[in-house]
Amino acid sequence: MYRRVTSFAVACAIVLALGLATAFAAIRTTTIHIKGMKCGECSYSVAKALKATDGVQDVQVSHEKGEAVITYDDQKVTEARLREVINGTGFKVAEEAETKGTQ
Ligand SMILES: [Cu+2]
Repeated sequence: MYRRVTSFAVACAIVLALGLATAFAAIRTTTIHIKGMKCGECSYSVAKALKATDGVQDVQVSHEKGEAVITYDDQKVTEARLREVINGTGFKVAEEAETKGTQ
C-alpha cells in the first residue's frame, strides 16, 4: 500500500514538472516558407542570416522544399523578426508560418 502511494506521488510530481516546463518553455519551432531559393548557396545565405540572429538556436533551410525550419527562443526573438531577417536576405517569405508549440 505504501509503495503504491509513493509511486502515485512520484507520477504526480512528474506530471506537475512537465506541466510547469511546458508553461514556461520559450523554445519554439516554426516552418517558414520562402520564395526564390534556387540552390544550396541561396539556402546557405538564408541560414547564415538566421543563425546570426539573437535567439535563434537551430536552422534547417532547404531550397528544394523552399522552407526554413527554425528553432528559436521566443523570449529573445519573434517570428515576425525572423521573417524580417529572411526578407532582408533578398528572398521573400511566402506565407504565414506554421508555428508549433513548445518542444
Ligand atoms: Cu542559389
